[in-house]
Amino acid sequence: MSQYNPPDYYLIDELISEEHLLIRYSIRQWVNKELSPIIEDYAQRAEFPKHLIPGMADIGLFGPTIPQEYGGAGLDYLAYGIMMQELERGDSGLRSTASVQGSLVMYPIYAFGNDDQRRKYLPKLASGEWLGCFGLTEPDHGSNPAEMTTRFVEDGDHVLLNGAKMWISNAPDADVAIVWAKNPQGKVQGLIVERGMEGFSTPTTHNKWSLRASATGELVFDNVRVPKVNILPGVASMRGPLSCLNQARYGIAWGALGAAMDCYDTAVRYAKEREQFGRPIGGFQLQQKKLAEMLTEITKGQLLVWRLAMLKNEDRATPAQISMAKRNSVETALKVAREARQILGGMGITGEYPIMRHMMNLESVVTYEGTHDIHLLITGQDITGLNAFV
Ligand code: TGC
Ligand code: FAD
Repeated sequence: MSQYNPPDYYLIDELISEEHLLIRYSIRQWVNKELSPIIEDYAQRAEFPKHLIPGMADIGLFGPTIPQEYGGAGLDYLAYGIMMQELERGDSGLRSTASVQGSLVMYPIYAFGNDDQRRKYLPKLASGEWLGCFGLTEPDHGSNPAEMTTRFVEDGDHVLLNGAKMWISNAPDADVAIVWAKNPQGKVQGLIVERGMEGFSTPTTHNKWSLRASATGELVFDNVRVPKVNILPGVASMRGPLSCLNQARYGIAWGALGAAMDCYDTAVRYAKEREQFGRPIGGFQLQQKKLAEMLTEITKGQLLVWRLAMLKNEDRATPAQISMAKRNSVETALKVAREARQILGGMGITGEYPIMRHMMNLESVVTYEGTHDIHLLITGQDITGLNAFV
């Protein structure tokens, strides 16, 4: 039986409806039963627990905000945030799988696709029958994807796609990829590339010390003939991929706090039980300082993402507000994980406890979906109106 007892120091649950609390309960139960018992083993072996996909689909983790007519759960952004928080309490890698599927694959098909594309792809992605990935980053273009070199040219009723994407979550297992590439006019467009198209390969990235239970790979396009009907017609600008990132960054802002809450909860329990010098280490001021500061930062983060959910539900959340929350939550989670690890002493580095795995995972979360620096520069630009990227 799970001992997880997450902090709610400012009684934020009182701001959350019964329906949302039920959604949280169902995801928490699933994580306790299906994910937590196996995740350490899969992470140690650097293997993606692919068998969890149908279960994730069953509890609505794929495309929670996509309308039900396309197979989504038709929920609001508070529900989506809560779901990502519960899932990332289990593992950031599995939250990545859900973020990519829902926010980076289903969302662009829903937002920028036509109805044929929506009906062909969304139900299969929602049910987990198909897994998707999102190709924006390239070997030489990470923080600045606008400079991408992947491009396509006309070829009758097809286009010919050439280039490569790197660091792509889900790539080795994906059935479809949303690929951002430049069209003959040099504008960025999204293409739905399907596994099996000739010239398309997805080599796995090995030797990661982070997100070990999430599969990462490359996308390589060698004269891939993609039917024109697979081009997303609704956008031809960096606004396309960046809009998807808003969705995923929002989920991370909630999710990373889930990892933080798990580390904090583990550390509190350990500090009360572990005795040194004849008394629980939680009775020493140095350990109390760590716990008090962890709880303070988590509470500030919880309030921030709750408010962001309200703004998102009203369609008033700005990209810069989402950047601030993503950056703050991941920084909080990393700090909490590092302090929690210290409270556990030597036990903190083992797989007996989830802390080291969360800490290593968070080293990816702080980099992907825009690095810590990039989100700070987005806030700086929002404050001053001045671009400090270049
Ligand atoms: P800029 O010239 O400012 O704007 C270009 C166009 O985009 C619009 N725009 C946005 N639209 C929606 N949401 C946003 N957040 C937007 N930001 C900008 C803008 O209005 C303009 O539209 P239009 O219609 O006038 O053309 O953009 P830029 O190219 O200079 O980019 C600025 C910058 C540096 C902030 C951006 O490139 C950035 O965010 N870079 C970070 C790259 C990044 O986050 N990559 C993530 C890759 S995906 C990933 O990591 C998945 S991890 C998955 C997992 O496992 O969970
Ligand atoms: P770089 O852009 O080379 O940055 C290196 C350093 O320079 C960083 O510290 C950065 O903050 C700093 N820097 C860059 N520009 C500036 C500047 N203007 N001012 C100050 N400092 C700057 N991408 C996808 O498209 N799809 C995915 O599914 C995906 N999944 C990922 C999974 C994992 C495990 C990882 C690690 C990455 C994933 N990414 C994915 C890629 C991720 O989005 C990029 O790694 C990230 O955007 C940073 O790009 P980069 O690694 O090339 O770093």
